[in-house]
Amino acid sequence: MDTTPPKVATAEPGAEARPLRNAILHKLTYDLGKSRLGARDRDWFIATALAVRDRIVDRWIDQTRASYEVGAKQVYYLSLEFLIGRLLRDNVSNLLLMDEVKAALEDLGVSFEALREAEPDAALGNGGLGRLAACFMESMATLSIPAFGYGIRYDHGLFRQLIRDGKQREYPETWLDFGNPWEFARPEIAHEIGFGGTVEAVPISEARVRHVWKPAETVQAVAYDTPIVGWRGSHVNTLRLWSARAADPLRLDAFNRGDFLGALAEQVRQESISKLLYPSDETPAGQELRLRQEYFFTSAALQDLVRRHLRVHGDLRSLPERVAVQLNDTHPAIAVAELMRILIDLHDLPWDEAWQATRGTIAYTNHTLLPEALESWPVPLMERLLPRHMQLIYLINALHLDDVRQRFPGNDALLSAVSLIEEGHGRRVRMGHLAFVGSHKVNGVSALHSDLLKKTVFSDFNRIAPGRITNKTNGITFRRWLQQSNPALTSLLVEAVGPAVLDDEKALEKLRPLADDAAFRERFAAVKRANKEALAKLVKERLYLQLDTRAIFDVQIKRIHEYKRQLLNVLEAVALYDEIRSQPTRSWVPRVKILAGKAAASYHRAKLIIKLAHDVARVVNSDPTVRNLLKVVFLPNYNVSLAELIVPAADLSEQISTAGMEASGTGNMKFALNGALTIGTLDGANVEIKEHVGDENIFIFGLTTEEVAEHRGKGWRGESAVSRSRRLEEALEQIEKGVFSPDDPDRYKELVAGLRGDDWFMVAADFDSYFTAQRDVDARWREPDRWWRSAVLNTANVGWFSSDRAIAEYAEEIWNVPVRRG
Ligand code: GPQ
Repeated sequence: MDTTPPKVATAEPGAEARPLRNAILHKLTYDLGKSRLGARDRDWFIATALAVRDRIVDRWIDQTRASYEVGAKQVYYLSLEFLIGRLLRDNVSNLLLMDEVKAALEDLGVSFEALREAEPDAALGNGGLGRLAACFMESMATLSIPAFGYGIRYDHGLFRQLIRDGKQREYPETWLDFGNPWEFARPEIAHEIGFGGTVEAVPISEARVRHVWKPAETVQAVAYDTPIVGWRGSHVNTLRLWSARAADPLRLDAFNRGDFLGALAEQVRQESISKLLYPSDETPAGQELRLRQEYFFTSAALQDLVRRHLRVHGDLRSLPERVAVQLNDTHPAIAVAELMRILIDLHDLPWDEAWQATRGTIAYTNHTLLPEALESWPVPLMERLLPRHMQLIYLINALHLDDVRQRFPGNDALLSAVSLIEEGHGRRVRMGHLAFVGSHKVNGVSALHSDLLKKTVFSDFNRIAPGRITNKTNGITFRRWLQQSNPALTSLLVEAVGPAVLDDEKALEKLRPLADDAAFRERFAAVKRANKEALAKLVKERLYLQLDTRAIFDVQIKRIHEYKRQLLNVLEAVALYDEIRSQPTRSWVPRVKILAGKAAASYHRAKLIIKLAHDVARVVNSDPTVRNLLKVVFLPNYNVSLAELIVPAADLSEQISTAGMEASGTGNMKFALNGALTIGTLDGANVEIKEHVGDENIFIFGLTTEEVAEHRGKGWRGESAVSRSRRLEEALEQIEKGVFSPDDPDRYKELVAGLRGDDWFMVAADFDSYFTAQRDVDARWREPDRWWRSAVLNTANVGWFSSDRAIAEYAEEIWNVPVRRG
C-alpha cells in the first residue's frame, strides 16, 4: 500500500511560462482523474511519464514513417527477455529534459526522486542476456539505426525475492498493476499464432503441392509498443512486446449452463502464454509452455515484419537487403523454420529462394557454452505442437547433411555431430544447430567466448562453415550506467575532459593524464565516497546495518550460479574472519562484502549458497572481535534499479567465474566504468578489460581456461587443494561442523563435500590464488595514491565497452546498415 502523504504545492507559478508543469497537471487531472491534493507519488509518476511521452511521439511517428519512405534497412532484435528497468530517468535524460522536469515538479511541490522511485522496475528478463537486449535497444536508437525489438509482454516479470531466515522466497512480481504509462496498446495489431493440428498437402499444379497447416488452436498475439529514445532524442525506435489474447473471450454455452470455470478455462489456458517470465537463467526450462512462448513471439515478429516489408517493398526476395533479424540466443531459433514456412507455404517462394532469403536475413548470437543451457526440444513435442515446422526442419536437415556428406565424404561422425536432430536417449531438435545453419553469421559475446565457440560446441560447424562464427564483444549503455546512475562522476568527467565525453566514449581517454594529478584523484575519490554514503544509507534503512564507508566496498552482484562462484567469495570471508580473530591487533584493511542476486527457484545449490552467505553474515557481523573490519551484506531483491545504486559505490568488482564458463559478463564493464578495480579470472570479457585497463590496474588470479580443462581431464579432486592449504581446510571444517549453522549443523555437508570431491567449478583449486589476490587488493588500498590512480585509469580506459561500439560492429559486419550519431 502506498502510504505517502499527499503533496501540497508551495507556490503558484506563472502558468504560461511552464508548459511541462501544465502538461503534467493536465495528465493528472484528465487522464488519471485525480486532484493535486489527492495525488500520490505513483500518480505523479504516471502523469509525468505521460507528459514526457508526449514529447517523444511526434518524432517517433515521423522517423518511423521516414525510414519506410526511404526504404531503409530495418533491424529486428528478437529476444525472449528485455530487462528494461525504470524508464523515467532514461527518457528524461536522453531527451535533455532533466532541468525542465525537475523545475516543473518543484513548482508542483513534488520531488523528482520520490516519483522516480514510484516507477516499477520492468524486469522482463533474468540477467545479463536480457539487460544486454535493453542496452542494445538504447544504442540502436542512439546510432539512428531503424530497429524494432520484439519480445513478450509478460504480465509478471522476474519474481520478487524476499529473504526470510536467510532463505530466498519467491513472490510474484506485479509491474503492470497500476498501468504502464510508456506503452501504447495496439489491439488492432494482432497476429494469429497456431499450435498443433495437421498438415495437408494440396496439389496446386502438376509439379507442385502446397502444404497447408491446419492448427488445432490459434492464439492472438497483440502488440504493445514502447518508444525507445536515443541519446539527445536523436532517434526513436520501437520495442514491440506481444501479449496473448484468446480468440474467444469465453464460452457462452458453458457459462449459460452455469459452468463458469469451464467457460473461462480455454481463455486462461491460451492467455497463460504471456503470463510469466521463466525464471531460468542458463538452466534448462524444458516445459511445453516455454516452447509455446518461444514460437508465439517469434511467429508474431516474423508475420509483423514480413507484412511491413511487403507493404514497403512488395517482394520477399529482397528480404536480406532490407531486413536483418538478430536472434538473441536460441530462444527465437524456431524463426528459421517459421520464416521458411511463411515464404514457402504462404507466399509460394521456391525452396532455394526461400532458403537464400532466410539465411541472408537471420543471424544468431550465442551466449553460453554451458551444455545444460543449450536448448533442445523432444521431437514428439515438436511434432505435436508445430507439425509443419518439424517437416521443414527435417528437410532443412536433409539438405544440410547432403551438403556435408558431399564435401566431407565418409565422415559419419561429423554427420551426426552437425545434425539438427540429436539421436540417442529420445530424439531431440538441437536449437543451436538450427540457428547455426539458418544464419549467415553466428557470434559469441567476448573474444574468449567466440574463440571457445569455435573450439568446442561449434567446432564441427566451424569446419564446415569457416568464417561464419565471428565475435562481437558485449557493451553497456553509458547513458544509463554512468550519466544517469552516477551524475557526480559525470559532472567531474565533463569538467575534466569536456562535454564531448557525453557523446563519444573515446573522449574518456583524455582522462588518462589526470590519473597522475593528485588533486583530481582526490576529487574522484570524493565522488566515490559520496556514492558509498548513499549506499550505506540504503543498507541501514533496509538491513539495519551500519557500514563504515572508509572500508573497501567489495561487491558481487549477479545471478547466483555455481559457476559464478559466490561460494568462493563467501569462503574468503570465512578465512578472513578467522585471520582477524587470530590476530585481532594487526592492522587490517576494513572491508564490506556486498552480495546481491537471485537464484532460479528450482536451483537448490544456488539457494543454499544464499543461505550460507546469510549464516556467515550473521556470525561475522555480530562478532565484537571483528569490530568494523569485516562486514558481510546480502541485499535482497536484486534488480536493475538496485544495480544503479550499487555500481557507482563499489571499490572492488568481483568477476570470479570459473575460467571458460562466463560468456562475457557485462557487470564487469559497469563497475570498471565507474572506477572500481576488478578482481577476476581470465574469463569472458575480463580478458579484454585487462587488456584495456592494463595489468597493473586489475587483480587477476586463478586457473586459465586451459588449466581448468586439464584439471578436469586428469580427474581433479578438490581434496588435494584442501590438503595443501591450512586456511582453506579450516574454513571448510568450520562450515562442515556447523559453526555458522548451529541450528542445523549438517546444512552444508553436501556443499563442502562437493568442494573436496570433483570440485567442478574449481573453488578449492582457485582458493589460495584468490586469497592472495585479495591481500594484494588490501595492499593497494593502503596506498591511496596508487589505488585512485588505478581507479581513474579504469574509467579512462573502458570506453571501448560502450554498447554503441558493440552495435556499430553488428551494424557494419552482420547487419550491413549504416550508423549515424546525433
Ligand atoms: N546469459 Cl545463455 C544470461 O544472462 N542468460 C542466459 O540464459 C544465457 C547467457 C548471459 C551470460 O551468462 C553472460 O556472460 C553474458 O554477458 C550475457 O548473457 C550477455 O551476453
